[in-house]
Amino acid sequence: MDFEAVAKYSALHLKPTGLSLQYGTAGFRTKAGHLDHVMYRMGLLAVLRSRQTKSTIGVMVTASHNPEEDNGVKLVDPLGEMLTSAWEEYATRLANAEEQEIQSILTEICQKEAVKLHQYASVFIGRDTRPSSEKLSQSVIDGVSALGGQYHDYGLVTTPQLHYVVCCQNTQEHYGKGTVEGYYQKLSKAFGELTKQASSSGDDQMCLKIDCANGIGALKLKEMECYLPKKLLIHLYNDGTKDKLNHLCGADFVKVHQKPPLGLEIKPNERCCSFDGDADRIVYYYNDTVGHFHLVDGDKIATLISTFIKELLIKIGQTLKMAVVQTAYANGSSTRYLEETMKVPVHCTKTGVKHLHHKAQEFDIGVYFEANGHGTVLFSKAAEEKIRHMAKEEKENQKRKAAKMLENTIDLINQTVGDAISDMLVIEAILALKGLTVQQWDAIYTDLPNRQLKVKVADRRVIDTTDAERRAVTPPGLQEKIDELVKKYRVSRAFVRPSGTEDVVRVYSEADTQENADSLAHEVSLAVYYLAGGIGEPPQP
Ligand code: G16
Repeated sequence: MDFEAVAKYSALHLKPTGLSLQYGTAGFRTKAGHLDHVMYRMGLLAVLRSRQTKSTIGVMVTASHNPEEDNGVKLVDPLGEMLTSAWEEYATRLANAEEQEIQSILTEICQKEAVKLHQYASVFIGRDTRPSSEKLSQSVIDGVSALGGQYHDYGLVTTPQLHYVVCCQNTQEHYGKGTVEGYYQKLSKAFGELTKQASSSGDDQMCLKIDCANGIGALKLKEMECYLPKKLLIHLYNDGTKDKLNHLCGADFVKVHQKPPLGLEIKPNERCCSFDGDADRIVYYYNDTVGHFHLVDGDKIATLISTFIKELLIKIGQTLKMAVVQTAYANGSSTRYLEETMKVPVHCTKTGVKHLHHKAQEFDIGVYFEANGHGTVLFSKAAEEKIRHMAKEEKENQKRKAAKMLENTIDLINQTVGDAISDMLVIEAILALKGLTVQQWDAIYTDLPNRQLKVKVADRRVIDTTDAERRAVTPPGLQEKIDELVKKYRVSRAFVRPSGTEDVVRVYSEADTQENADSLAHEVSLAVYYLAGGIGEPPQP
């Protein structure tokens, strides 16, 4: 290893004294000004991971839903998945190492992971539209270069596009052509094929208003529009030309505040959706005729997609095992509907797509979505082969047609990670094929009223959780207090967990009425404030 080069570049990317960061729910995230050394060091780490796996590794510079002033970095593993957890620990150690420790940590990783130093290394780099992202991605490049790795800088891309190109590269393009253009072509072709099969509504126009959170999604949808069939009419709002990224808009804002984004006027019953800052999440919504806002979130997306797939599986007579994976944030009504009405097994994991993704891999078909709209569908190799075989060889017309639809769905969904563009196309296609309006989709089941709040504490690590984050183990007395509060309300539930992307504790509640959900969330946030070291003013109702 050329430690001289590492030290030389390292001196240009010094760590601020006393700063300690953790590889969280989706990589490192904090104020952009604190991240230069982290980016450089993640460039170093990506080279080692590439040498160890003999594959291309991705590095995405983004803080997704966080405010514009923040930034962050996510590492992408060979098949486009999130970095494996053992390496998250290395990432944290390397990010927090003092200057003189870098060399020994790199050596230790190489020894433990049998990294061959002369192995070719390749890193793909992408970034979102934050003003700080360009410079930070240069720091990643410095890290890659210091260890003699090769890099390809994709510049401005959505997070899922970077995951896609990494996967294409490492599967010798079996997954698709490894360029952003290849991504547009693959998805547009599958969307065109799938919607062609919509019988009556096939020629109807599909109209959709999209709030792009003033982020990368707008840029990439504009590029993609010429590839998409004309019958899909998309109107872009919050395209980043005027306002600030994620400010009063985007999927996270809409989901948490349960109201429409700024900058998008909704006429009654118009179908609208919001992307987040790096276009890996999507939520839908509409206003009814009396002006009430209705959110159609990740849980309803999972329900729509899994119902569609299950119906097709029945048509082709396949007994492939399908399951839905959710987190503690999933609305109780969605879990009940999936289990009791749809008879689909449901599993719950910790927050973070990396956890849901791993669980979903256990099934022939694993549909995973977080309530916040982050999710996708995974098809096992065997399931994919069966479906593709039937789509080609099946003699019975109806069965072959259904298998073909499943095949197009496989090609349309980005199996590497949640992808707002791909999910949006899957949803639009299913609505067209089933002849459903957004209202009819929303009416599949009624959400239990719920509320999400944030509480500022001195150190959010004092909260430790268990049971897929549904119960707090520390600080002492907190869970007992939550249990006591929950008992005061009907059909109620609440939990708290430290965020892995923001310096806050998140509170979630559900109850029979919105008023009760709001008041339960407030009472729980007071418990967090007093028992877990709240800072600033106590939470106000
Ligand atoms: C990231 C993760 C998601 C997670 C979200 C919030 O999303 O990828 O899986 O739900 O953060 O996490 P937390 O509650 O720990 O802050 P994104 O879209 O910001 O990358």
